[in-house]
Formats: sequence, C-alpha cells, structure tokens
Amino acid sequence: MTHCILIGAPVDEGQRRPGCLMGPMAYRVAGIAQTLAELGHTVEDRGDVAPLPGRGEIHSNPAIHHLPETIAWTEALAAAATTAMADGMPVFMGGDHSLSLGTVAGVAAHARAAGRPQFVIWLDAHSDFHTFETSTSGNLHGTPMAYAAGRPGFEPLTPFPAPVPEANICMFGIRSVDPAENAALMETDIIVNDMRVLDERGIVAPLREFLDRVHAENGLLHVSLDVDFLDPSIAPAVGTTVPGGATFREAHLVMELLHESGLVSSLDLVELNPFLDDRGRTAKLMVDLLGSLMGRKVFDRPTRSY
Ligand code: Z70
Ligand code: MN
Ligand code: MN
Ligand code: MN
Repeated sequence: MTHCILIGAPVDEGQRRPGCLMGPMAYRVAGIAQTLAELGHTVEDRGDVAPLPGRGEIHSNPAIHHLPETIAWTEALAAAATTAMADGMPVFMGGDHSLSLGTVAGVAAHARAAGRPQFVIWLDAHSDFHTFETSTSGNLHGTPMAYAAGRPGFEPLTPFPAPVPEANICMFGIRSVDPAENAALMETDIIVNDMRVLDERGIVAPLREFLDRVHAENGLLHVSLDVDFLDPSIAPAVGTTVPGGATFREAHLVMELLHESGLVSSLDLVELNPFLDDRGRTAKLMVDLLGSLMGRKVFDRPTRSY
C-alpha cells in the first residue's frame, strides 16, 4: 500500500498548443483517485500548484518564450515535490513537460537529503535535452532532461540542486532528437533506448537492466511519462504526435515491470492536451497505465522477486 499524493501542475507555457492546463482536471474526471483507491492505496489530492507571478527574467536566446512563468512554475513545483516526497509518492498531473524542470529538481533534492541516489526513467518520443541556449523552438518542454543532468546553459534559473548522474538516467521510446540534443547526448553516459534499440531488443531486457541497477544501489526512481511515448493511434491527445510510438501492450508491460520492481518513488504524467482528445480516451489510457504501475494485474501470478 502506497500513500499517493496527487499534485496538479496545469503548466501550458512550455509549448505552443494551448490545452495542457486542462490536464489535471481531465485526470480527475477520468477517475485517477478512484483507480488508486480501488488498488488499495491511500490517496490525497493536494489540488493544483499555484506559482508566484514571474519576475520578468529574460534570456539572450530570442526563441525562448514564457521564461518568467516557467521559472515560477519550476520553483513552485520543486518545493511541492520535496515536501510531498517526505509524505508519500507524488503523482504530478501535467501540464506540459516543462513541469519536470521543477518536479525532478524537487525529488532529487529530497534524495540527496535522504542520502540515496536518484534515478530517472524518461518515457518519451523526445529526449528533451536542450538547454535554454540550444533550443531553436524556444519551447521549454524540450529542456527538462538536460537541466536534471546538470548541463550548463540554464541561467537565470537556479542551478539544478542535485544533478542526476548521467548513468542513472534511462530514456525509452526516443524517436525525435534535434541535432544539438544528439551532439550533447553523445558526450554523456545517459542510456538512450531509442526505437531502434527497442525494436531490436524489445523493451523488457533494457528496462530490467536498469531496474536491477536502481535496486542494487538502493536508489529512488522518478518516472516521467510523456503522452507521446505512446503511439498517436492510441493516444491522440498530445500537441506533438510522432509516429511509431509504444503500443498499448508495450506501455502496460513497462508499467507492470515498474510495479514489480517496487522502486518507483515519484511520477510525472505530462503533455496530455484534453482539448485534442477523442472522448477522453487518452486521459483514460493514462489513468489505466497508472493502474498497472500501481499494481493492477490481469492475473495474479507469482511475481519475480528483486
Ligand atoms: C523539440 C523542441 C518536445 C515534447 C516536443 C521537441 C521537444 N526537440 N518535447 N514535445 N514533449 O522543440 O525542442
Ligand atoms: Mn501556451
Ligand atoms: Mn517530453
Ligand atoms: Mn515528447
């Protein structure tokens, strides 16, 4: 039994298709709390985070938009994340992926204070490895992974409190990487399981390799699930659709393996744009995936022990 802490992060400023701000309400309407309660967990909905007003920060990269708002969200979400980590398992209901600038900062600060290594699984079509300096779209949802890894180039944001070691970061589902991100990733030890790797090896072996390491090092594991990890045919409610995503079965299998590991300590659900949804099916799928992550099984067989 886990104490699940729902935290709404109606962030819309990290990209250019309005609608992600409706995400937290869509998850509530889709029954996120009931799903967790039916699985035997306790649930506390802390409502939506409200950032302080932005302070007018500017950046030399003219493409960057909504920087003050993003900095305000980052600070507010980092604080909410650190607080929640002391009380249970935070589930951040987004909101676009720029919210992870704050959530990962907050959970990593908690991990450092707890003396445990932080690990991150990034389930996404995109590597989100731009800095404020390299982004050409100016959409800051394309930057949180680089911030968490401690890359320079995020001024005037405060430096990431406790950078996640590169080898503790594992990406899955990657199929859209900009040239500057590719060049930067090549210089790191980040594990990039792009679709080429997943087609060749399947999703289970690379995931278990990583989970075995988290277990061996007694780590805390943050999972960041971008809707566009999923194939657009099953998850249409997202601003950037990229073909060739995870199937329904692959996505549930990932969640079941994560559950079985017992290692997940925090979760982001990001990029849901309910305005683009088809009768709530993407919101419902995301809630069902959370159900698998939190222990729903098709058949209650004995599980692999860690
Ligand atoms: C591109 C950029 C991105 C999510 C799109 C795309 C980034 N690399 N991230 N959708 N979640 O604009 O920087
Ligand atoms: Mn916007
Ligand atoms: Mn993303
Ligand atoms: Mn993405």
